[in-house]
Amino acid sequence: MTRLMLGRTLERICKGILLLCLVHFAIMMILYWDVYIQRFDIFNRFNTRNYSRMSHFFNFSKPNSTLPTLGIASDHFLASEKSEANVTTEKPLPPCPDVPPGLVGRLLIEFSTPMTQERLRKENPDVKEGGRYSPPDCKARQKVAIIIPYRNREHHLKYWLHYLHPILRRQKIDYGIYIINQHGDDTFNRAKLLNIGYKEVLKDADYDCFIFSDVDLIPMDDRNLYHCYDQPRHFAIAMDKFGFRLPYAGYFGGVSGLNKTQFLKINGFPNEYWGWGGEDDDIYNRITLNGMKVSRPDVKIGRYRMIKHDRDKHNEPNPQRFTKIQNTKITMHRDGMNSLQYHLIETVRYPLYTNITVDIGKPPPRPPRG
Ligand code: UD2
Ligand code: MN
Repeated sequence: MTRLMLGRTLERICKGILLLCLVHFAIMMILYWDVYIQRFDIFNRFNTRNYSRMSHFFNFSKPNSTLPTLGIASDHFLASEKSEANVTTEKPLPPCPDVPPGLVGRLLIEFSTPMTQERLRKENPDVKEGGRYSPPDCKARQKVAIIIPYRNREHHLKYWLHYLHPILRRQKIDYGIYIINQHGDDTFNRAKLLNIGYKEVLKDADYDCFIFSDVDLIPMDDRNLYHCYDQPRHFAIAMDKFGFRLPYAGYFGGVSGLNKTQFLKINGFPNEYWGWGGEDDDIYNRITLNGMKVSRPDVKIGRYRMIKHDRDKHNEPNPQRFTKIQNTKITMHRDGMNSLQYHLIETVRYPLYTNITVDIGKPPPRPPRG
């Protein structure tokens, strides 16, 4: 009897041990399987977080490990781990839609609210140093450099940045903002600064579209999309100062945009218009003389406000402008990107734009009369 009871007890103990072994085995299998599918990406659900979980599990030494050999090995592992993780997590972005969904249309533009650097910075936390931005959720088809001819217009620049950054973001433009700042007090030369802008921004990134904008012009409608078109684009067609109408058919001032091919086809812009006026008409001539047409937005969309200002010092009307625009056909071949000369003084990246200061020289002495 007691033998029988002893035998049963022993049997139960054995069964218990067997059960414990089975449970232990099952737990080990589950743990191994989890690691296995993470390590070899079986269900493609691998991401950086999973990897860091796994490194805790294996207790990998950190890159700053005190053991040199282990340090190197783990550094190596972490490096490849990172790049592997990047490759698998960075899904290619879909192309940006032709009509961005977040546009609001007509905008209220006013210049009485005080504008400070702090406010501008706070409004644009996602703009990268140098004034660079690309949409986070889609891949833009073009890379756009916005080039602004500039000297001593800080007040205007603040409003320009305040209004344009949010508009460009809504338009889903991949862009960089470049201020081409004329050094010194010699006569201003808008078109030469724009040529310099074209050349300098290409040192920064592989831009394929170049938009040239006055610093004092703000679009009143965000449907006026800041990218390049099949033909050279004139954006600022209906300005408050011209009663919201095109002042004349061949007007090309204010804001315009050309892609690389279009810009190089006309040898860029003229360098020889010193002082105010005429250079925009010369550019228009270059476009038509080279068999291109100007493209424009609808007059309801191409509306702009210009911040009121007096004529700047050292930008007096150019008395030669009327005769010069008669000769574009001859001058455009020798005056342009192929004759551009200047001295780069400095390039400084600010949070919301890149400032490129250049010495562009001065106008040649006028030939003596008679
Ligand atoms: C008109 C055109 C402009 C250009 C100019 C003649 C409009 C809205 N714009 O501008 O595109 O054809 O006539 O040259 O019709 N600037 C400075 N500092 C200066 C001088 C000029 O930053 O000391 C820059 C600034 O970006 C300014 C631009 O050059 O917006 C054009 O100069 P403007 O504003 O004095 O001339 P405006 O308004 O007659
Ligand atoms: Mn102006």
